[in-house]
Amino acid sequence: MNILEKYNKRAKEINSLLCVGLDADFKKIPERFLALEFPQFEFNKWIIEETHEYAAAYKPNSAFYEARGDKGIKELKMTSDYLAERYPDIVRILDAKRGDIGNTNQGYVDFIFDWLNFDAVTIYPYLGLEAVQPFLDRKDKAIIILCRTSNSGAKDFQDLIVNDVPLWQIVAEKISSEWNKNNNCMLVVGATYPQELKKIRSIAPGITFLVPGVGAQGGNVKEVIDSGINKSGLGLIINSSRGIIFAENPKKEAEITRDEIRKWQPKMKGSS
Ligand code: NUP
Repeated sequence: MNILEKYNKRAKEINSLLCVGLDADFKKIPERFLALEFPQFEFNKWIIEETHEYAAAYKPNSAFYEARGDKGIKELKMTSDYLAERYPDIVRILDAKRGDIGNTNQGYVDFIFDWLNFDAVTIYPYLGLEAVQPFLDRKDKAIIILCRTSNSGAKDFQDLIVNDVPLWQIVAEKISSEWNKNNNCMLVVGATYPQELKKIRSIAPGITFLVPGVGAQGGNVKEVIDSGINKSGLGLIINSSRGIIFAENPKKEAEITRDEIRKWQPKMKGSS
């Protein structure tokens, strides 16, 4: 089973397209965790135990762990290993936004997939196909490529017109037609730009999108579903990080977000 199949299976089983973002910002995690030996890990463990029944995926952002040096990296690995052991059906995405020349990318591949034990990683496409080949060669993993991001500065480069179309459109076309030979590519498309999301769905009907930007960034779940869902009622991994993990009641918030997704989502093919 590849990671796309793993995701679809989990999403159907629990009828949820929700990804909980484990962005365990050390400055924001509740005080009771700070005195513990592994504060970020213990916080994540608590969040996972509170939210796993609603989560088809978890997505830590590497930045919040790198910020603590070797301690943070250790706790990131502990988090991934904990998920792999306790909840192996849930997809583990590392939001690391990597991308370099080929032999350097091989280092990221070894670290993220084989040492940290993640199922999927986010990467930049801008060094080209030959450079990202070490990621794409991993048929057993998912490679999630930045296409149109959720932030306001996304327009600076991603919206530039190249050959009469915005650059993000070329990224979507190339990835769906040329990069996805191993059926292991996904795209990052921000929830805050539903028009772009709709266009990218029409360009890449068979690709699954990681969609950050609901919750704290204000993306609208109904618009995301209307613009991005595929013919099977799947094709979206809808992430919320701060909106869930730093809510007063993360469990309740995860349930509310899952229910909001369910409300607008057509029935998934193959789900009971
Ligand atoms: O376009 C993107 N927007 C975005 O917010 C691509 C991303 N990878 N992200 C990440 O998703 C961001 O770095 C953070 O880890 C998460 C969104 O968090 P929140 O706004 O739900 O707290």
